[in-house]
Amino acid sequence: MQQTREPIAPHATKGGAAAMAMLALLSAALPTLTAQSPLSFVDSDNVTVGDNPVDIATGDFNRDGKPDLVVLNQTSESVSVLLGDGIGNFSAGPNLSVISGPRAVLVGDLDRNGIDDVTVVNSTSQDIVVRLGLASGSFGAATSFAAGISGNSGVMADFNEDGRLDVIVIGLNGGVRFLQGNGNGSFAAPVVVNVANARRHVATADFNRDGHLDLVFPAGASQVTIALGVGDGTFGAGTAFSTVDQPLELAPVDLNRDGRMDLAIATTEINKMALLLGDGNGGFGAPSTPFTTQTNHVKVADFDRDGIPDCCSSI
Ligand SMILES: [Ca+2]
Ligand SMILES: [Ca+2]
Ligand SMILES: [Ca+2]
Ligand SMILES: [Ca+2]
Repeated sequence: MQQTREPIAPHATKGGAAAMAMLALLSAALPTLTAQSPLSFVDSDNVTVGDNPVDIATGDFNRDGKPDLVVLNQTSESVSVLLGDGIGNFSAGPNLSVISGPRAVLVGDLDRNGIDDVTVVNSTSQDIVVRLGLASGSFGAATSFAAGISGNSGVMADFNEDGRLDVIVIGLNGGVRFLQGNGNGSFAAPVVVNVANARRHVATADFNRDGHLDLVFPAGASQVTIALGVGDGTFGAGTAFSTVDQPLELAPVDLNRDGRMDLAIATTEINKMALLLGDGNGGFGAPSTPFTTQTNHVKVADFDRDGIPDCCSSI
């Protein structure tokens, strides 16, 4: 049996009670980090969202140049838009209804109008649903595009290097699909991506510094798999690297700012975030676990714009 875990927040509400879940923002102090030095994170802020938040993403939805958040509330089947003030504080924005077993939320300007758009990966309906951001700060009607699998996680980027954002989806029960973006908010039919040993979550960065985006997945009980991108929407079969037990979600980030992409990894097995420092050639050093915070989900952005990456985890 696979020791897979449902990516559901451990503090999900019970019995239909209207209790709210919280997000915890963790600020990283990283300027002196080396492969040998420890990291220090401090609790920074809490923001109330909807019921059972399972995924978060960053974008700019009101075009003020300050990073905002979207939070996918699985039980509420909604997306909470949280507007940022640029110094780490967030206030409530629009609340978007979504449908059919939402599992992940992605942000990007699909129709290239300068406003970030929201895309939700659905498991039950085996599709992705797009809500285009409007100049008014609201969002357009939901539009569905087939994913071909019961999606559990996805990542948005221009994988085939045609200037238009695409989506990669990984299934709840396996399978990876490439959905080529048309540059206007629509997507072509899903194409199978063959990656050995990949489970339930996907993230992207250029790990080997060849200019092409690569994919990274949790794999097995204590591994991550890197699939190197070709630049045309196809990928290599994948190479596995050791990490701590039960990796759930991965966030690529250059933690020590040496120009080589590293990984922050949410895990359940040890209730800690793990870090892997990248070698810039698609490989990684030994894992470290400097944090004791509980992290089922992890994302990275510079929320307070001080040039130092911050981690945002849901608990
Ligand atoms: Ca847009
Ligand atoms: Ca593209
Ligand atoms: Ca690459
Ligand atoms: Ca690095």
